[in-house]
Amino acid sequence: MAGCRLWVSLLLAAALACLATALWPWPQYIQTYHRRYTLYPNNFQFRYHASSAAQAGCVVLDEAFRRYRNLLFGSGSWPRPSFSKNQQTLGKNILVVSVVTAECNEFPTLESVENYTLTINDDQCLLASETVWGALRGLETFSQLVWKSAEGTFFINKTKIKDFPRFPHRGVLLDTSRHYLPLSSILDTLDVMAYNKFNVFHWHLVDDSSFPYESFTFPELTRKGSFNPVTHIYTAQDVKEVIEYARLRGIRVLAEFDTPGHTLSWGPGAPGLLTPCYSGPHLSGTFGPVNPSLNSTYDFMSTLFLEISSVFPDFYLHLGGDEVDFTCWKSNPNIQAFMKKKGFTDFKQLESFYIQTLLDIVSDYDKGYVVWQEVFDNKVKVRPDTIIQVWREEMPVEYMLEMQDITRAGFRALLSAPWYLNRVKYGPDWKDMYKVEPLAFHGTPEQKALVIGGEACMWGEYVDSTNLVPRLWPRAGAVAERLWSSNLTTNIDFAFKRLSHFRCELVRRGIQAQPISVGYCEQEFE
Ligand code: CP6
Repeated sequence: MAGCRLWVSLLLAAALACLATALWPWPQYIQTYHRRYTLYPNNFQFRYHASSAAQAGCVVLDEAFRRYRNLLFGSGSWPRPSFSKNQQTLGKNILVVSVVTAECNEFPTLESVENYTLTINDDQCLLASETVWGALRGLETFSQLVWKSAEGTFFINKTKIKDFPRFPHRGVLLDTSRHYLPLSSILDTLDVMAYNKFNVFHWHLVDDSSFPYESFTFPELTRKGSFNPVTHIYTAQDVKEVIEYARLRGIRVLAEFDTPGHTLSWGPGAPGLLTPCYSGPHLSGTFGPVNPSLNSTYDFMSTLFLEISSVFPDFYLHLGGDEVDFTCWKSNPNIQAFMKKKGFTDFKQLESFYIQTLLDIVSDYDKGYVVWQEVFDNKVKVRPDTIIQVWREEMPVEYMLEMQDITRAGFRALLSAPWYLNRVKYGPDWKDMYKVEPLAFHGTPEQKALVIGGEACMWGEYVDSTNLVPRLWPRAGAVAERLWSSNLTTNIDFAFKRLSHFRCELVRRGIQAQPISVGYCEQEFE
């Protein structure tokens, strides 16, 4: 039977004729056929190709084989296969995996190659990739290609996929300061991120409300700054677990320690760190941003970031720098005197002085950094390899103009402004997020190449573990596909069909993903 060819600029009708092909996110190149092969759960295997650089003992892939075997067939045993005449078995009932490099004990990086090819035909069932990270992406795709007939038989269609991400940084931000999220919520999120081919977990660990990260150099920060120093903290062990769980799924952990604003929770545990605010000539008893006028502030930051630099293995740290309120700095006579001494006439210069000094400290620890857009807007002199994250939707400029400005200045940019998952509106709001085209600004090809991706953000003011999951999934999937798939993958009806199907697959996998329209899933949550 003739196959239905689904190259990038696909025909919707042809795509929907291939019922078995409901992948999310959609691959770059795919060709599917009606020919199908049977998989037998009892003895199905993932196996390393003899010439693969990674072999048994490669933790990243060994563990992934175990997870995907379980996702595909569960852990129970299956009825003995009833071989029927016309049934083609998937080549010896094995998916062979071959990688060129074996970074089994390394961490994924911004530069990691995630390309893979998946070939399912009469001659071979092969997943080939340059890296283990690419193999992880391919295993996810493989798991989405397998389907079960009404009689309970597992099938996979003849398929050829060549796939790679459009952008290398595809993130989800979780805010664990406004509300504490239990470790299990974070780990569960990492699982579903991998189903969506997300590869960066942006962990917003500091804010005014609480500081849940257990620092070993400044234990008082957590003791006095967490909601509860026994139950609402991330211990060193927890942090290690998150990093390893993420690594095994090809996900980087980008830790954000947001200063000089958003740090009120540090006040009680770090006397002298925050700026005391004045009301007229008297101390008001309240505190503002970190005090940029004291040497002790920079000593504190040096020590804290030395710890952070060794705890988080990723090359990049997120240093925040957003939404600094100048009211308290303005009110404080010591700050005013410091500004005079430095010749600063504008509080933006003071903010820049602080950020500049902090960036120098972190650079000395051989780390790169990501910052929120204000750092760029305020003209802080940053290293040329700095990554600027765009979060403001309108003010002072529309976000696409900001992308244009940042890349024109030669900096790499991350887009978040159109992707606030914490914000909900009645109806299919995933479509607004899906329709965003990250490169829809005026600029040269060189400028466009500086857009390394984006992040879906879940700010935590109104989100904790009770509502996190349905608010994240499958809506974040809209962002996942925008950042993974081709810029030509924009058909909303096609996306709707696949996202509905994917949402049901998430439910089948035990995730309480919310519906995107009316209807039902074959296998609903219990
Ligand atoms: N918290 C922190 C937030 C936001 C930011 N930083 C934020 C505020 C408004 C919008 C989006 C994000 N809740 N620490 C800004 C990056 Cl619309």
